[in-house]
Amino acid sequence: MHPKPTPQQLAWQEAELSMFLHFGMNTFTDREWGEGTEDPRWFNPSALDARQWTQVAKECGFKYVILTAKHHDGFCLWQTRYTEHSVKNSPWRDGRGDVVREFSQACREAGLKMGIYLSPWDRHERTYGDSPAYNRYFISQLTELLTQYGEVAEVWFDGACGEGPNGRRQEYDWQSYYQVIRKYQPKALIAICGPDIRWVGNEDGYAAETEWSVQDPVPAFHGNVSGKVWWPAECDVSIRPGWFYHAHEDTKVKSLEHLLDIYFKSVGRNSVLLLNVPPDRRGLLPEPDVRRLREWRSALDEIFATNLALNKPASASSAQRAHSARHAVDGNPATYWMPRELPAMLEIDLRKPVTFNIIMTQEYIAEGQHVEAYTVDALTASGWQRAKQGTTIGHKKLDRIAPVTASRVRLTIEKARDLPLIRNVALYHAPRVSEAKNG
Ligand code: FUL
Repeated sequence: MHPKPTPQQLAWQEAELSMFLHFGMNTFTDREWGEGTEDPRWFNPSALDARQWTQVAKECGFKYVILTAKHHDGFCLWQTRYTEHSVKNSPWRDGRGDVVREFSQACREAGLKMGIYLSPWDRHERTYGDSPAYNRYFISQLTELLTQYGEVAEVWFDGACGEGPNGRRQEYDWQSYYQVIRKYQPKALIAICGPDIRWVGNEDGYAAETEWSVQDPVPAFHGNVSGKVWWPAECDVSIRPGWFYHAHEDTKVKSLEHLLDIYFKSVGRNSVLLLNVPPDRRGLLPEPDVRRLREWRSALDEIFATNLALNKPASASSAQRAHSARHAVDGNPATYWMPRELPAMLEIDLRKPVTFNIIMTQEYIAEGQHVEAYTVDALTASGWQRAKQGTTIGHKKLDRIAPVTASRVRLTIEKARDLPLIRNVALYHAPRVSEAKNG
């Protein structure tokens, strides 16, 4: 049997966009990695409003939002019982504030899924490096986060593991961490250092051209064709050079072109994009970032406004009963075309010459990821021309090509690990995208 996603993995993949919020002590010390010796009194956002975060996230199409409840410096953004190094000893809301609580309420109100980042590496906690004692501490904190704030959809475990005091090395008890999560939040996805979501292998926001959601249990970046477990990729990248807010980076917010390129190379390569937008010292998402996100959202809406292949006549080399060719162009995510044998060919009659420069293909991944090699050909005024030769498809593949004018388009599935289920073939014309720098 080929691996398939769990319902939670499927919902997460189909949501496509997650927002990361790096916020904490580093926001106030202007650092990326705090040392753990910071004074809690330094944490003092002047106008924190978690609703502003979720409003912007929602408006821009994000479905999951992940907050750094504790970063490597060990400072906790919630009212934890297990350390004094938290918001409790800050002047913010007279020490009675709880960022995780405000965040969780804002997520619920906005209908967004909440995710929690809890750094295993802790440079403040004294038990760190004394493995059993620190593991107990970590599990206690995890338990608070999993039981006091409603539904948690994703728990994000970073892999960084520095030395503890006196050079002691902490052995993380991952299995116990996972058990606690499964016990209190059985639907939560465990990401990165966890079995449900895989790190893509870089922090640039780029997946590989060939990106498999199927993996061997021993991690290999980008997956492989004979993978035995479902472990899909997530691309984490920051909208700024750093993960945390720094005023001097206000002018270094990534350009619209860069962010569009990231979208095409993450979501468009069978991956989820986890885009970090760090709240500033007020506790608000900064204006330059919000402006850029809105530009990005409207550019994406414009690019994908008109599917030139939608409901055009389609035929196929073969099709299984109830899975005919038209289901690949009917715009219905619940249906798909499924051939009886390979190679398999789907032809779309565009009725008249149509110019496009983006090809979107999608597999019906509820039943797994199968396609290994495909081609797209276009019937132009001078005959059939190869528009794209590709490898994996997965949930969504976006191919940017030089504009081509064609009256018919042919998708050929050359090779697949099992008979493919093609959910969607769509064509778009977006002049600005062909101008984007393809890195
Ligand atoms: C890294 C951390 O060290 C960074 O500070 C950041 O949190 C990033 C998402 O993961 O490994």
